[in-house]
Amino acid sequence: TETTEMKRGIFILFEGADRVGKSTQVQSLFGHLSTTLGLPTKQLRFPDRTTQTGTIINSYLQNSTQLDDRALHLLFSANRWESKDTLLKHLNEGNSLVVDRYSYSGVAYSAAKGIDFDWCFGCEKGLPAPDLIFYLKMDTEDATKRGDYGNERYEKVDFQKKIKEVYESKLVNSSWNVINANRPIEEVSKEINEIVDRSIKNGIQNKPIQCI
Ligand code: 2DT
Ligand code: MG
Repeated sequence: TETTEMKRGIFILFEGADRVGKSTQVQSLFGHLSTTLGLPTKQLRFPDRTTQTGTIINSYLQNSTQLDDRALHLLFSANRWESKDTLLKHLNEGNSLVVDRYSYSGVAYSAAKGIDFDWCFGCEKGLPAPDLIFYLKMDTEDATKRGDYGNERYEKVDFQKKIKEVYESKLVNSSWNVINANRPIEEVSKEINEIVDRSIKNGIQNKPIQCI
């Protein structure tokens, strides 16, 4: 007898400071997976500003709400925990996920404010872990030159340097794909697509979904 086993989806994450091109690359990879490869794929971003926690986070980011730094950190984390079941459901139903920011943004931005790194990481433990992480790397000056930062709270050069420092000294490890993002969009996409194609060929979906 012949059995066709449905493969689970792949969880692909993009991380990095502001203005390094994450959203552009998320969209581009979404197109590659869904159109070129014909895989059912969903595009997600954190924070999810549409939920109740997301509404508070959004108002904080737009400078209209003040919040204690740790309370805010927990809200960002809760914003991921409340989507845990949805993430797992998508993956188990065969949908791949291309995600713009996740736990590591949570840790990088909060630790850059001076909050204890391990405390920041603690509340992420147990969340579904990505199969592939792309860290888009660019000098803060080059990211700034790409256009003015917007009006959101964190879009300041000095703070962006601290965020980059936390990512690169404490979060990025040998399992991450570090991508030189200071290149034309198509060149960056090409490198990312090749890594994804190779990972699929090597059976990245054959292992169970991991936890952070
Ligand atoms: P963007 O929409 O530009 O990505 O802005 N952030 C994000 C945190 O401080 N903690 C988190 O857990 C997450 C996911 C990064 C969202 C801003 O919020 C920051 C920039
Ligand atoms: Mg931003």
